[in-house]
Amino acid sequence: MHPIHVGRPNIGDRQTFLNRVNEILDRNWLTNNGPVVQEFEKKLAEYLGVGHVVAMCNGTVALEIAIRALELEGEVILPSYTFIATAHAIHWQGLTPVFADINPATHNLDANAVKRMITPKTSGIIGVHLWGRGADVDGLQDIANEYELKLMFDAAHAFGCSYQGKMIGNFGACEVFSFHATKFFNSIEGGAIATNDDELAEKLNLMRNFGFAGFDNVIYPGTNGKMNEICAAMGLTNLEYLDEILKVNRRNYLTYQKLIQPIQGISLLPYDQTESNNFQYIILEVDPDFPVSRDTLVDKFHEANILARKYFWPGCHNMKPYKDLFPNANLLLKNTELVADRVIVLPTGLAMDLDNIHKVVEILVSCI
Ligand code: T4K
Repeated sequence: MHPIHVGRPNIGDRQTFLNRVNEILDRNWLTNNGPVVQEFEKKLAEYLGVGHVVAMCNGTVALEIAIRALELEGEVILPSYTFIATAHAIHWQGLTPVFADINPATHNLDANAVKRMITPKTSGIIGVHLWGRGADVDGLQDIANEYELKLMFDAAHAFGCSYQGKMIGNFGACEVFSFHATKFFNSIEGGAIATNDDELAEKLNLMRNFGFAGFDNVIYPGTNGKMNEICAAMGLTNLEYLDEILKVNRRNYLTYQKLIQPIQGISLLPYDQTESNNFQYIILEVDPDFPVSRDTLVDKFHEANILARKYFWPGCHNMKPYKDLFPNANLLLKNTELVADRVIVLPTGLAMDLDNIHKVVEILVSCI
């Protein structure tokens, strides 16, 4: 049997992509705000219903640029239960990431826990819409307003998702997407920052291009965050295929849900069907009373060539350099550790058909 991976890329119409690549080669314009990047940004902004989308080379650099552009300083509060890039982006700017605990029911930041971590040095909050589920945007915005903090979101998982009926991309000062190959919607490598703030959009635009505001005129300490034309061509092609990808992801989620619901001791984190969802992460939670532990279950999957993942175990606070910098952080991260110890991410996407889903569920059934 071929291995079944979490993170298998979804690829839209191959010929359309190749045609775009040929046009790019004929045009001899490969990067630096080319026409395909501009078209990609325009289509993304339309889809999200947001004022501006600034395309970037990846989600991590996009986070770093957003942090710089918002002029965050001192301490920035974020969840520990996220991909390590969220914490690293803060650390790389010479700032201190401060980890706040999550709500175990949503896996997203608990606004009360965030409040407890505020000190005179706190300048901002980075909420994460984990697994594509909207964070407690209102709760976090209230805190940001009360304490005069900047609020931005890591929306790497949340392209195509909504919060209270409005597309994610419209909240906080700005929101950062990842279009990495493993995301349900990819541009090979890539990311983008969405914002409704005209001034911020202009600053992000310049900062991703070294801070150049015209020939020989640098006005910001920028970096190279530019998306290239080939990545934008993949992004545009996959955007045209989005409905098909969403249809398959939804079908996969509902199939998993139906098959797993009757099994005692395990459950799927539900998607809120009143919102737009991308269904890209199938989150299995393993209770302590399930006959097999989470780790043994992952081993069983891997033996069967099913590469399920323990995202985001063991939590950023248990990885370097944060483990050394904050050795007692775990004392305030009880829910983070509880959730990180019980989650398995199951494979989905265009590469998963119903037969493969049954193979995954057979492993679960064999444990009872
Ligand atoms: N914030 C959050 C919350 C994020 O989740 C991420 C990225 C970011 C920020 C940063 O955005 P980027 O800078 O990446 O744009 C993967 C991805 O590399 C990463 O993008 C993603 N989150 C994270 C959740 O997953 P790894 O270390 O698990 O990748 P890896 O190499 O183990 O691949 C995952 C699986 O995908 C494997 O089973 C193999 C399969 N795969 C992968 C690639 C690249 C394929 O089948 N084909 C492929 O081309 O991080």
